[in-house]
Amino acid sequence: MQAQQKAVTLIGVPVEEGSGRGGCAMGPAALRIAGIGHVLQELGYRVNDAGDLRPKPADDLAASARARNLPAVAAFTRALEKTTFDAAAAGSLPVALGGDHSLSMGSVSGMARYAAQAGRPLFVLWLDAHADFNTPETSPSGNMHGMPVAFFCGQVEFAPILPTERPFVDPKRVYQVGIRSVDEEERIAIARHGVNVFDMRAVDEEGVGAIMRRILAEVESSNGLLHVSLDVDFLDPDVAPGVGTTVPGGATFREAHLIMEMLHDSGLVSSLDLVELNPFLDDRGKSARVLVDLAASLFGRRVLDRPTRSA
Ligand code: B3U
Ligand code: MN
Ligand code: MN
Repeated sequence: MQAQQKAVTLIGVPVEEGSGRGGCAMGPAALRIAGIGHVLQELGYRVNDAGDLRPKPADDLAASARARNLPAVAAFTRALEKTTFDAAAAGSLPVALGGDHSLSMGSVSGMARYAAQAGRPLFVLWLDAHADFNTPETSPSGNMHGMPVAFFCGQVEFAPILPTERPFVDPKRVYQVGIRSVDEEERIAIARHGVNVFDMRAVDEEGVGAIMRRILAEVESSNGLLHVSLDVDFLDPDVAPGVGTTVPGGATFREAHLIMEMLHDSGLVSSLDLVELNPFLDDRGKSARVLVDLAASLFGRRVLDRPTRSA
């Protein structure tokens, strides 16, 4: 029994330099206080808390106005790419505790390296108000939390943050759900690269259950690994106010909860990011607790037992 216990590695990533404001660096601490480790232990996981990454800014990269705080963000990317790969290679499921969304440059790149080594395709489920497909050339803000999807799909080539010949994610294996704020050039880029976007209109018209069934069927039929990246602003600001870029009209708690339960039942999730939590903007820990509740559902907390659906 003990030997079969599934392992999870918590990786604190106190990066806020990708977001253009302070606060996300407190995210890992808030998620720990809200009980992320304890909840996973209660669900029967062996929890290894790797602590917080504290890399020194990269001194081989020059500052750039188009990619703000590049040396700091690059250092987190490099450290998290390695920590994520090492955890997955050791048979543990990496969970990045953010930190702003620039950290997915590292977590997803680490999983892409792991998937390539395992000979399996990597799929990404991007739960976010934003498409995060800007590049330094298209970004209106220069904030790197708006660039991670373009980065791990191989579209950001302005500086060698990671080896240029590394495995990338095929944009056609990226599924974005909940999108409702996209910049003009980003819109063109995601269409050109074939990113699968289920915007809020699709969520309203089809429902998250139908959308998730389609996505999970794709991953399963390719024997893929599935990385889940959950940005706090995927949720409606009423549900989770602790985020710098609130966008009205977000997912309800029930929609997010159903997604997490379906992810768990699929058995396909290989890795997770919890990002953009800004405890400085939160309402008495509300958003941190919502994230921990959602993670609990993704890792198997259930309300009632259900008969397993026949394939
Ligand atoms: N698309 C805008 C805004 C943004 C993206 N991600 C967040 N905000 N959180 C940008 O700056 O790239
Ligand atoms: Mn995001
Ligand atoms: Mn967002």
